[in-house]
Amino acid sequence: MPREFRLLMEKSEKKRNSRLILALDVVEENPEKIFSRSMSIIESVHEYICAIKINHHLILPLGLFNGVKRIIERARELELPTIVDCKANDIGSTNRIIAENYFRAGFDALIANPFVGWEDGLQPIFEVADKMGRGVILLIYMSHKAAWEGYGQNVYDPTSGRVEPQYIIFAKKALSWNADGAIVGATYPEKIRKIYGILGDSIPIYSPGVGVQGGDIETAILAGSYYLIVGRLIVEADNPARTAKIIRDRINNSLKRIKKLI
Ligand code: NUP
Repeated sequence: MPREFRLLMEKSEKKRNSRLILALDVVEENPEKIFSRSMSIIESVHEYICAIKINHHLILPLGLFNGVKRIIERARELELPTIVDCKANDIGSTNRIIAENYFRAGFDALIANPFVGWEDGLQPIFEVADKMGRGVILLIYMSHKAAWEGYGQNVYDPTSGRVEPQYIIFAKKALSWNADGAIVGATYPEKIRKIYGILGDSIPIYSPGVGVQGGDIETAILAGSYYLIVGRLIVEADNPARTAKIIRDRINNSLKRIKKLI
């Protein structure tokens, strides 16, 4: 059974004809400026995006139940799902508190790190998500240069008895844990292709890393990414709305090319 979050994302994608997620990573010298610029970016780009991802850039200076909650409420009014990029990565009892607080503040989904495992690791997060109808998105292969040091290691998997890359094992866990999304860097299209080979259409791939980090929109989409997460390219643009529209249209044109290829 898909969680409510999956349905929210599908509804938002259809409504705006967009698979672009805005990473609202605003950097300014004080919290007031961060808040006002975040709000003005949302007002200018909302018709081109299907969700907003919020990271520590906002949570640390604005606080969760003050500034960030107001941003989430505005996103709600615009029917835009919100995802917290907290990369939850702790023991189960702490993970439970992390999930409860972010979901209580209004986030529709959170990002978690499968390195901590299931029992007394991520299991409580999935329990809270089930109870509150929210989503859990797992990091499967990150977009940065050193991702291979962790996600790319070859490890012995006692369940299969085989040595496999860590990200392949994580992709299989995403399926068995019933995750709502899988993060794979747009910077590694060959990894996207392999992970898509495991997940198929059961779990959508979310890809950050387009633009500043070197990833390419069309290559990622052709490899199997479903959503693209874009931050600095939009947030630091002279005209965020125009940039968001261009990226949204490029994603949609890549999807049309795929349809022609099949
Ligand atoms: O693998 C990841 N790569 C990544 O860039 C997982 C992430 N969550 N992110 C986040 O996506 C990163 O922290 C930032 O918030 C956003 C990408 O931003 P940009 O490179 O488009 O500016």
